[in-house]
Amino acid sequence: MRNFLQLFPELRTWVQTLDPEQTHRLCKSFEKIPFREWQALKIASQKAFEKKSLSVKRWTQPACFMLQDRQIQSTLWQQAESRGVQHLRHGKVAALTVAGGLGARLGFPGPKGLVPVTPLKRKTLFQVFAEKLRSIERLHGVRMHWFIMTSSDTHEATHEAFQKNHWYDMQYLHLFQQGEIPAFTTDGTCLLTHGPSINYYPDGHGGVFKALASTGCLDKMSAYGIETLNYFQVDNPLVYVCDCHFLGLHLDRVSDFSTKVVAKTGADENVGVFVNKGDVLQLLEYSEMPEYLSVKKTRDGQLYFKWGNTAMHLIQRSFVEAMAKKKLPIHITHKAMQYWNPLGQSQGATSCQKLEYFIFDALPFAKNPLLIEIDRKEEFSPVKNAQGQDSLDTCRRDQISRWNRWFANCGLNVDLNDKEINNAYCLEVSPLFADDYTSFKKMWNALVIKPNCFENLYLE
Ligand code: UD2
Repeated sequence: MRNFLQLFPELRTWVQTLDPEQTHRLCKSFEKIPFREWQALKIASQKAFEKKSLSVKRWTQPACFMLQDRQIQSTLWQQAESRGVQHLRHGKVAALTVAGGLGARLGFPGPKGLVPVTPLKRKTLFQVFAEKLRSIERLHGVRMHWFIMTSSDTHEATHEAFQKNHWYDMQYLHLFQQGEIPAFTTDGTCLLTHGPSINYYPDGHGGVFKALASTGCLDKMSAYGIETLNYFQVDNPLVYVCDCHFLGLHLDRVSDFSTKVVAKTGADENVGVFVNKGDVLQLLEYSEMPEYLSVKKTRDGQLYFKWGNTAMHLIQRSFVEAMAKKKLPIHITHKAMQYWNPLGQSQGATSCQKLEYFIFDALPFAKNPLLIEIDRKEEFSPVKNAQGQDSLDTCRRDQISRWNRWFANCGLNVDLNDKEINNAYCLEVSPLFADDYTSFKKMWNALVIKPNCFENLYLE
């Protein structure tokens, strides 16, 4: 209790009112994380109110392998693909999904991975990812390991859903839980709950490094010979898992940490932005990017800092092992949270300090980080909000338009172009049939009997 009161002297009077059993319970709750982590979190909480001096000199645009480079450097692009295929077929790649977040912003009760995301079959995000991985297994004759990070908010419901669906026929599926850290009131007291005990919350996707180590997943990866992790968030059903071109470029660069980026649609798009600080590549969360730098333009009118983070990464296992031993910076967002005050009275949702670690703070420690630009129409349409941009509607629309585009590119009578998106047929192509245009074209041409009606067509 001495350490607790050293951090929270303002609770001394209250602690003295506790009986021995309550004091013991509070102590056990406090000891859930090491005292030195409490100290770091408390300092971060106090610093949150200090004006941050951001020195932006020497911030420059980072280099990026752009879409046009796929043609300009076509030999490199093709060679990269075959290198990626080899790496994949030798069982050196595993999928890693961060799924600790709830669908709260969507108004969906439960883990976001259980959102029914496809337009026709209403498959969950987890089912879509499982079908992508099973399609890779079939195409490349390899067993895919899929590591899924859950949190205390999502673990039970996620485990239950996978069990009910027979693990979506995945043979090597590893659910592991991320760590938890406290939150603070705006005057720096940790949030308490009845008992009394301390409220703990998921520690952010940056908790993935420590969680992979502490749950033994890193040891499993090493035992299975896995060297590269294909990391993606649970919210984007267009993710191109095990993209062999991306894999090959990542290996050619001998990179620890590579990312797929999109050209931002505008200064206010809610995606993290890549900047070079001196010669160190970093990623700034959209909420931490100074406004005048977000809107800064180049001479030809493009955003100066244009590369947005899709959170689709390739990360070397060796790098994860190193980062599991490092302390990442703590980010603080203000969020309405419920808690009990020391008098045991439940406080309604009050603005508190939510603390978390971000995975992309590992970037400055990464060797040869690589950015490659992707076509967002093909690979990026996350589900985040109940309506508007990045909603279930926009995601379903983008899935439909992607599949209609594939038919149109095969010369089929789908007179689709971006202006007439609402003329698109409501159809669905399972990743088990094809998950990118190249494989779709091959599979479609191989079909002996081709359907001639597209409305409500489902291909698997
Ligand atoms: C994230 C990025 C943003 C952009 C966008 C792309 C951050 C802070 N922002 O925005 O820059 O790249 O994605 O779509 O990353 N998660 C956990 N455990 C946690 C917290 C989050 O697993 O404790 C997962 C969550 O399930 C989701 C992902 O991390 O898959 C990102 O969730 P978020 O809400 O932290 O970030 P978001 O989507 O606003």
